Amino acid sequence: MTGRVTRLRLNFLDSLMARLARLQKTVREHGLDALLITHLPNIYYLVGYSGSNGILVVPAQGKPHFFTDFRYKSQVKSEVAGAKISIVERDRQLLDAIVDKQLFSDFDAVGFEETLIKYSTYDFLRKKFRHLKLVPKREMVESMTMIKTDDEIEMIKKAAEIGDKVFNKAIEVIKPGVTELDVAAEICYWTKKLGADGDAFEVIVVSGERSALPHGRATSKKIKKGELVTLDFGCVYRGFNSDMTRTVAVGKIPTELQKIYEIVRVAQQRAVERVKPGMNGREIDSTARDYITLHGYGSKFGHGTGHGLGIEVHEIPIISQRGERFILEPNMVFTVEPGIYVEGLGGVRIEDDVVVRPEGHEVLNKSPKELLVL
Ligand SMILES: [Mn+2]
Repeated sequence: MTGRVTRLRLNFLDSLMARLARLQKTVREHGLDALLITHLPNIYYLVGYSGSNGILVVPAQGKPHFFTDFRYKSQVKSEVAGAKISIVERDRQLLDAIVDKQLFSDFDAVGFEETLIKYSTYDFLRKKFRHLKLVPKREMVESMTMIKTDDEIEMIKKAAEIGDKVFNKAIEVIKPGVTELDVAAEICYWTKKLGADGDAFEVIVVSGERSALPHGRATSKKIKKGELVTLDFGCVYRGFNSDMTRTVAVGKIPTELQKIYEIVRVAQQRAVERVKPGMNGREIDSTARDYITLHGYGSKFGHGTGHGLGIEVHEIPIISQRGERFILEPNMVFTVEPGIYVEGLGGVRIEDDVVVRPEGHEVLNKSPKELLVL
């Protein structure tokens, strides 16, 4: 056992080092002296830290510097690799420590995560480091995480496998009289019981007319006969997320809902089948959207077809009409999840996690997509 654990840890360290080296190359190419990283999932990706308070400074050359507080003092010893660590004293802000250590004094240009930084952090930097050129940057870490390593895909695959098992447990309890919250609780319970670290996001269970809410929360509403129930949930496995949606019927459902289900099922299947290197996010979206539009429900599909998946539940590539700039490459992982939502009647969404492979794609979820009547 020890041998295997040591080997896993060494693999992990190797991948952290490789990630840092890649990022530092990008930092140099952008003409920056350093990149300030405040977005916690990106810090996790680069140095392995999974806590809730931290800042990482990645210089163009040399070791990165990681700052956190007393609560994580022992955790970082076993978790963080490849960076200098500073535990910031009580009553001091992490940013104060950057000033204390004069980390930026020799720098001219420091990049920051434009869409993710807090205004207060930006304002602090602007006032304390007047000599610095603060350069807004987007997707510097994200464009690295977008192409997964085989190890990372294994973790998403494991998370998706757990998701399939959780789905089987959830459908066992769905019957008339059971509430949406009952089903959501079952999903959360089995997610942890079956080996995940936790839920990827707040579980969605919506039934009857409420199934027309794409992101509705579970409520105390009781599930009735003749209704559709949509379950949308994800599992986290070693920091990587899965995300799946299935819509099931409780008894016989109205003809229009049967028809809608079939349209979504075929649209989803067609979009998945087109996934291969060289396609772009917009083309995958159009495949599902055109089919749904052809059948008269285009205006009832008001969201994108999918999103990248990894250390975050929503990341790049974007699979929507705005996704033209994302040309699919092997080892990208994203969801394919078209839906139709008719107010006052109900809705259907079907979602799988898909890996781009050199010859095409691999679908990670194995749960059936034909209408399941409970
Ligand atoms: Mn999703």
